[in-house]
Amino acid sequence: MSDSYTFPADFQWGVATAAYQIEGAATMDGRGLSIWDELSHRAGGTRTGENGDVACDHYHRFEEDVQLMASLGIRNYRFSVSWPRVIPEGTGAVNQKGLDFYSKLVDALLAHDITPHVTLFHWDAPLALQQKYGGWSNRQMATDFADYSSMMVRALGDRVSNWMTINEIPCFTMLGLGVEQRGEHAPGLKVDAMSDVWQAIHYACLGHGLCTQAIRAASPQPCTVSLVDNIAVPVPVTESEPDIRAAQKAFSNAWCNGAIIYPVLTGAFSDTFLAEKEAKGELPKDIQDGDWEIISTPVDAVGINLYSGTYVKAAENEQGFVDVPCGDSYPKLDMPWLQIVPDAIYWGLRHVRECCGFKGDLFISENGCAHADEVTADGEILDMGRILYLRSYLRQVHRAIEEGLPVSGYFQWSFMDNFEWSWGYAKRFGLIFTNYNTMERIPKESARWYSECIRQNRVV
Ligand code: GBH
Repeated sequence: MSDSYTFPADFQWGVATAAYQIEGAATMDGRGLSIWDELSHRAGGTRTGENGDVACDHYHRFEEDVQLMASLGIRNYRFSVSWPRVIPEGTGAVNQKGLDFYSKLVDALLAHDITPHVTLFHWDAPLALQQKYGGWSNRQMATDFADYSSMMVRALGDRVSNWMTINEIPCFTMLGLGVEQRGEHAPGLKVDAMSDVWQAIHYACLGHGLCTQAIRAASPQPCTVSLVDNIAVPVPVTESEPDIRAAQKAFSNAWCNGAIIYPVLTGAFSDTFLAEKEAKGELPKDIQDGDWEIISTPVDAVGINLYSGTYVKAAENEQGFVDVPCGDSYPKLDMPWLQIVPDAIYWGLRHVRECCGFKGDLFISENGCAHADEVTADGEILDMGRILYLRSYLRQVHRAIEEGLPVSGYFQWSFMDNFEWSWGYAKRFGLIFTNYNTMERIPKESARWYSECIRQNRVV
């Protein structure tokens, strides 16, 4: 048997989910509301009019879900905590029943020899704090987030040592606040100017930094703290010096990179971001002494969520590159933005290391795809497009490791089909098919394939 694409012996194979997307039980056992409850219940809040009230009902079915995970040989599970489930008003009283849920989940995972990796914030901010002071548009949110985080680490830190602060800052800021029209993601509001959006990003970065400090102060054992970022990844059209330089230049100011990954890892906006936004008058107004030190509190690792990428090449213009559009014939999976760009996973890892000078561990905290899955007459889900996608991306993770990048693990998104935010249940990202009528879980062909990758510790 071949052993090509074998990973290091300690490579962490995992799967990922997020609280609002799977838990359901939205009003049960004292849970407070989140901004996603509010947006998904608003008229026109999601494209399908659906919400996460029930989702996969994981709140009641976590034991069988963990068992299913174990039966596939999965040894690492990344999930998130719903802040309003454990602190219904965002600050103040703790909801013991909510806390018990996460505690029991962690125990079930450990009983099956699955390592828990906990994300403290995956977009479901307490609605109470949104209404009280505007959530992430207010500096206070960063402190309240750190206080909640420290409570969680005190509660689970004896059994959990892998912590992730915030998942994908762009999604609840850049995509949650719109200037032309309301944001598509929660909080789903309209703001006056781009500087308001960059301001919310600055406060979220501050929240990440304070949270990092709070985790370290509260953890009863040595732990790993990481930010999870969905960096935008320009891929060089050719692997030649000029195109690689072009991709690096593009990376420094692609989408939100210059305002998130650069501040967190280098303590400042990227030069290209700063110059551009200063010229446009878009910089955030409230940046205080000491903010940059907090934001760049050292992290142990960076988790990268990577689904797609863009192409660039060198050009004799002021910025030194041009974007090369994919065009209509370029292969895609089941989301408008899901061009298949396997090399982006390699370049994403490499850009964080080379452009931001980050020497710590890297890991893929999410990678996966939406696929229009259907159950065959034989009761199977033959998602060959997903296997094609995952196989080609994983080979690029392997390449990164072979070239010496410190990549510690890979979390497939997602363990099971779930509430895909503004797309409701119409988009399926799971290795496991969720039948939303019966709540039955059916492993797809990709689950069998992924399980075999884990068993052989290589891309099969
Ligand atoms: C991740 O977000 C999330 O962490 C996860 O909860 C989610 O279910 C999963 O991926 C799948 O979507 O062209 O303006 O739409 C990824 C979300 C996808 C947001 C790409 C930005 C492109 C911008 N990102 N999207 S746009």
